[in-house]
Amino acid sequence: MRLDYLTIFPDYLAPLTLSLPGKAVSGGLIEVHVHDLRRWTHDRHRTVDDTPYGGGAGMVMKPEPFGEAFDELAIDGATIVVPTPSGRPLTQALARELATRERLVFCCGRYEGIDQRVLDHAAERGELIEVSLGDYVLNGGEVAALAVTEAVVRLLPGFMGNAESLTEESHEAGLLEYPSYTKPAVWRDREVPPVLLSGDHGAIARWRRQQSLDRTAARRPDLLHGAQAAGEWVIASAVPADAPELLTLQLACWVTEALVNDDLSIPPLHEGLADVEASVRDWDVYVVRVAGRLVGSVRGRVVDDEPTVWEIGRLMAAPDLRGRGLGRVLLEHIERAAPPTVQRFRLFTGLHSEANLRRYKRAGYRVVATHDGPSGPVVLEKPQRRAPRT
Ligand code: JB8
Repeated sequence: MRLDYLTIFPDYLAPLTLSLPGKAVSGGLIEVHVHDLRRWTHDRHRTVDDTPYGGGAGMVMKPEPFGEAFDELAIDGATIVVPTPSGRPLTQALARELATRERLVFCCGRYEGIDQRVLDHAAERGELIEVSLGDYVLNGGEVAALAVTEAVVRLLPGFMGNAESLTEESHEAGLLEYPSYTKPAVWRDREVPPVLLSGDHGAIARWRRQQSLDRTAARRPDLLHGAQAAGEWVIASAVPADAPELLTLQLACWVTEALVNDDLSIPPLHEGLADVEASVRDWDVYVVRVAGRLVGSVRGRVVDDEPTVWEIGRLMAAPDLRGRGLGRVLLEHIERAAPPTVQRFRLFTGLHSEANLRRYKRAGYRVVATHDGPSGPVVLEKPQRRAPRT
């Protein structure tokens, strides 16, 4: 791959001849040419900018130096990469796309940007891709050009260590990385999560997957909502931002429950956003999303003064998705989330919720008590059965 850079600060791109790309250069994988744009000026001041037509603040980069540079460098057929805050966001997908090209020509702007005709002209002579590093403003395109270069060059076949990058792609695509730990096992009173020392590879894989999901839900919910395959359920710990959707789901579910039981006094029906936010704080709450939509939830916590009992509640599945096993998945998930001290699971349901009672009984629960009131509730319990340690 051949890489050209047009810039008024060639020193800024000196890192390209060092370190990572440096190895690719010496290995013959890439060819790097950094050009001082002022080489294609002809006045005493080597002017590259001028005032904007139509007025306004700042200066605009003149078209002629770029045009002459394009001619001399014979950019025809190349991919012209122009960093700008209004470009396509740089993603791994875009980096992969650029890594397939034979020649990239980076045009690094300064000031308020480049005369639009340079971009229109470039698009006619090659492939123009305007790229943004993200929603913030740099002083010029150089840092963005460096970032694009590093993201692209490490993907080239034959670049050192890119066997790893292939596995990195296939693994937990679309999710944030789980946290990693190395020796010592205790450092400044901080312990490595015990599961990582257990030797239980299945448990480790499940823990890492859950960490990835939790982090993604908390830090980058946009990834969870966008990147998952159609129809795939993603379970993650609830975050406070889930409260409005949780409240909506709760109302949808408990209205049905209230109608079935002919009992409008059911407490969840009368909760507000603050109650749901408190629930997310005080319980282990999990939510299930399908293509971004919150379609299910469940919560669990150790009962006060009964550390061997894990109370499960608010098992909810969107009414339009009933009968697809979502409730069972949530129940199994919240049972697995119980801490090791737990010996029994406990949950409550309405006396007249025949369908619920049947489902819970099938899952191994037995009625242990029936409370007064128009519709129960019924208390069900099930002994904890731990998978034997391997
Ligand atoms: C002038 O924030 B940026 C960026 C900012 C710029 C130019 C290019 C890129 C040119 N300001 O990605």
